[in-house]
Amino acid sequence: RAKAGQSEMGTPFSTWVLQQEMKDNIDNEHAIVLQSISVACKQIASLVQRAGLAGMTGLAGEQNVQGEDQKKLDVISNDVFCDTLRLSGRTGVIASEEEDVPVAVEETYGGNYVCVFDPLDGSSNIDAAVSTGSIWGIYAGDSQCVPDFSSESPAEVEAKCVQNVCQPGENLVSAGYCMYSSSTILVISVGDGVFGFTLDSAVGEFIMTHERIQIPKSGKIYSFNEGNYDMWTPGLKQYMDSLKTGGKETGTKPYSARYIGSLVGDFHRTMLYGGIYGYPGDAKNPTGKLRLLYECAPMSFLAEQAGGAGSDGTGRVLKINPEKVHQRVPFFTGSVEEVAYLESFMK
Ligand code: AHM
Ligand code: MG
Repeated sequence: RAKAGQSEMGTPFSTWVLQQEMKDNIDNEHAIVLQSISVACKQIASLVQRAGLAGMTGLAGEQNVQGEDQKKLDVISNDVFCDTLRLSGRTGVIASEEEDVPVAVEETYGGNYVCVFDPLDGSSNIDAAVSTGSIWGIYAGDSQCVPDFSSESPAEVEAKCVQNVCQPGENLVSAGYCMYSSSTILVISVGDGVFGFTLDSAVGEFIMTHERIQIPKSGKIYSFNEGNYDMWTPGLKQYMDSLKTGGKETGTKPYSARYIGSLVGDFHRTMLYGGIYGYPGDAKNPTGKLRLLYECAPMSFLAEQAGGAGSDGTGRVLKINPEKVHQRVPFFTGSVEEVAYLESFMK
């Protein structure tokens, strides 16, 4: 067991999870859910890596409830996540970007935890072998609102599942993502800092490579889909223009643009190098593109745990009470000073 002040670098993920349990950061059930998620991520990493060889690129031929074309790997990754969480026996309700409604895990499996996830975010990048990722958040279930399969109708069960899932991000007990890129990196917080683990494929285990990640307070990199500029509000356009003349320190070096179009990749870079990632609302989509529950809230939890910020342009994302499972919100995250500067243009 690592002593206080001693580096934990090199710790295998499974050992780290047990240490979190010993520190009372999580309970035993939560630990089992986290171990299951890490297994799902390893499976998805291997699928993503082999996608081109195994005929898994391209469309699945279906749309999800949000009208988006599903890729073959979206569907497969969703199955991997759902099956692994079910088998953990500790997740009562799961909600996914790829499922129409939150699903109650069968009664026989039960469980106290609610898991929200986007199994394969940024999947438009898959066919070009560019970075993608999985994002998840875990809530404690509402003990007053447990679906009863024996006496309740499917509609009643569904309503209870929605109620379990629609919690503000500040109720998250843990959140994380796994990035499938030149390395596979799992980043997680159980509410006591942010840690990153790189998959060592030779031994099949995630190994700690990033200890207590801190987002730099400021950073001159912006990550927005600027192709939407003409549809932005005057305030946001002014903000974007100002970055090109040095931002808050007018007359200094302009910001650099970096945009993968994969939230996990863009967020990961922002967390390590500083700067800001944004997906604003625009004239066509006033609430933007990204989903509150399984994209913005988990990332905001991680950002805050790393000393950064997650905002909808007016305030903390973690404060927002979801009304719908697939609700979208404008999203800005990264260095605290950069997010505050952006907010000053949104008032
Ligand atoms: P997805 O969940 O359907 O993959 O969409 C989310 C992705 C994010 O990863 C990324 O930041 C954003 O969509 C990119 O959108 P755009 O192509 O409009 O820039
Ligand atoms: Mg997504």
